[in-house]
Amino acid sequence: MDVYRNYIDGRWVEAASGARTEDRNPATGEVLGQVVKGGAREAEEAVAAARRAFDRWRLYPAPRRAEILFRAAQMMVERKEELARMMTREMGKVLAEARGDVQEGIDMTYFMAGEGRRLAGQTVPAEHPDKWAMSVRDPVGVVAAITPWNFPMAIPTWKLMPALVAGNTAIFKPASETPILAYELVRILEEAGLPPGVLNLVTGPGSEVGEALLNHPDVDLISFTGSLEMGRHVQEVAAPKLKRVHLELGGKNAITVLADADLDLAVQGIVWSAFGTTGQRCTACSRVIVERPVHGQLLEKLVARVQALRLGDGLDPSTDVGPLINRAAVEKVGEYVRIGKEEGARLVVGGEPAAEGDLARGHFFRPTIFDGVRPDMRLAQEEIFGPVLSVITVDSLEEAVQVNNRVPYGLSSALYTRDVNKAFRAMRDLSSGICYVNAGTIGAEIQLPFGGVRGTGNGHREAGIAALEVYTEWKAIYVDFSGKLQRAQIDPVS
Ligand code: UN1
Repeated sequence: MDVYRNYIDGRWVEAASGARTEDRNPATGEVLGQVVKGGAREAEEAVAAARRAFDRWRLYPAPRRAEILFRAAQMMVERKEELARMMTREMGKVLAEARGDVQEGIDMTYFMAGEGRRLAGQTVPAEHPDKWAMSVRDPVGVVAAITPWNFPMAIPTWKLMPALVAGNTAIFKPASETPILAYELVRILEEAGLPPGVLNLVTGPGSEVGEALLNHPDVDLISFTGSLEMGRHVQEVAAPKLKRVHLELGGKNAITVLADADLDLAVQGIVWSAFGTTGQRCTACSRVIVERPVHGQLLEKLVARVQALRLGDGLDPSTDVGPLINRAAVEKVGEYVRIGKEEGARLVVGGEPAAEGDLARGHFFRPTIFDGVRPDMRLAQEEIFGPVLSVITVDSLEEAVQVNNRVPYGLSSALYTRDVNKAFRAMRDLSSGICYVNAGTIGAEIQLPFGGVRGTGNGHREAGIAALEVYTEWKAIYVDFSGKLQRAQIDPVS
């Protein structure tokens, strides 16, 4: 049985307690390996190692830091298929999507490696002669990256790669559902040449490791992706300590379909966005907002397609939809189906776990559609993080925009129309961090900012150069080479 250890100060170690947990395949129940169960003590050691390593790493030239990232990206390319298969077994997403997840990690690693020769500051004119004014980007310090299980490769790279290239050191605390992928990523970075202490891995189910990192005075930045409730908690603990926080929380994303849209294209985008990754993306589409004249036609096409989706093990090429991550997720989705019925929404398809034949070994739930959903129902307001889609009918683009925007989140919004004026108007008015025209709500690319408004986060963005705002601090530098006192705002220039 493979054992996955913690990585602290350049060494692969057991936990002081000696405790381990089992990692299981959510499609089959198969045990994949034993994972060392870190705790507060391991978190403490990891922070101390990261703190020590910071003093050297921040002075290591950024282009040299980037070389390590380039090598890591190349190794990820070489091992892409193996990593993707491992991901499907550990997390359940179908193989094509697992390949996409690894690819997104590769893309981000190359992109941030490129930043090693940019990390651009500014040079601007100074008020006086013989004086220069400029700004540079300094690393923040020790970063704690706390990541979810739904993108086991992509999301950790979104946090670790900008952190590392900018000269920060890090403690990586992956979700306890996907420790193996985290282990593989850290091993790749180690082999690529990252010095000891610069990146540390501490795994462990429960909240002990996360809480220790959150409360530690030597952790300068917490970068967290996960639920709204946990994000609020992170913010609350960090606020009195004035610790920097980057939050990437949920979504309640909608696709609007106007009466003039290409309905077949819209249906493809909706099914992909709602049921891809079994609805377990923060960008997943969980609401369709449709103009009344095409409601019947759209629903009919949607239901036909959804009924044809095949549930199963993601390694099987004929599978369209994999399992949910665990039993609790199946229960949560079931609870929302009950809530939806109680609120008066009409269940059109799905609505129950699937357990026939081999499916009984895993955590499967049938792709589900509710029609007749009102925008204020819990079904249409709360993040479900599963394969449940609500259809809401409206009478105009204006109403659609209002319905789209009136939710506690604002991550991704999409619109299908053939009318260019309506498309541009919607892009202006949709209140979310990411907008799509004639495409679904998922599939953001790494070179643009990723994140959202309202409860989706705290104003920061991951990915693209926007990520550098999170992982660096601006430093303004004035160099006066006049040899005399020049008082800003006071001494006139003659
Ligand atoms: C997430 O679900 O947290 O845009 C990330 C997308 C992917 C990333 C999703 N590129 O759907």
